Amino acid sequence: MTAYFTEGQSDPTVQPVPPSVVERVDAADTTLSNPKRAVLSLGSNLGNRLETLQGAIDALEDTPGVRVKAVSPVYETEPWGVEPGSQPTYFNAVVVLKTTLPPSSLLERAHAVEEAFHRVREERWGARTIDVDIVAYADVHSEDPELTLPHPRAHERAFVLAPWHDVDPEAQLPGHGPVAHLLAGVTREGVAPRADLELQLPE
Ligand code: A4P
Ligand code: MG
Repeated sequence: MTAYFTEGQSDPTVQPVPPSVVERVDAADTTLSNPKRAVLSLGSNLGNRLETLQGAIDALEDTPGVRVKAVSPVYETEPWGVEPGSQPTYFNAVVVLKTTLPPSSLLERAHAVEEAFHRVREERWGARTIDVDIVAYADVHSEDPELTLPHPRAHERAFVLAPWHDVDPEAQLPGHGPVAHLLAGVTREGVAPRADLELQLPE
């Protein structure tokens, strides 16, 4: 087609591409060729907690553009933020991913995984089959309530910091410093390793 147009003339059906679009496409390309590290926290306190955690990990691995690089040990943890004894204990774990998805798409995928495990949202901090939170995405900072990065409560939660430290003792929480230091400053009460249980890194 282009052969029919002599120099200086332009094809009237082809609109010029605005610079803003070029920038967006370039940014997407960069993401594609440059996988980012993301840390996710998984929590379950309803149903078969271990099976659900494993199912969520496998579903993440099945996501195009996501590779699960590390899976933490399992911790059994007292529910945080609710009346003691009002909810079953949680199983918590952390996974480290490499992903070419931008943060917003990773959150969408996290929500899809929650839905697949029939998570019902009735109240904030309510019992749930599975909660998938993005703890950190590279060194991205975001105040957006839809996706706050790093997760606004991760730095004070031993049920996030302990499993994260297990899989990456050198980890840093952007804006808060080394996970090892943060972990030393929070109580581990109610956060017990379950060495008898194991989650599998997908093959
Ligand atoms: N959202 C914003 N930032 C993020 C992020 N970084 N990752 C938004 C994931 N979601 C993020 O979440 C509410 C909204 O947060 C979403 O619409 C999302 O767009 P939700 O999962 O619907 O509700 P939630 O989890 O009940 O609320 P929230 O405030 O996220 O709770 P937390 O802080 O995640 O706490 N105790 C123990 N022992 N173990 C646990 O895992 N988890 C919670 C939930 C409470 N107590 C717990 C545990
Ligand atoms: Mg959540």
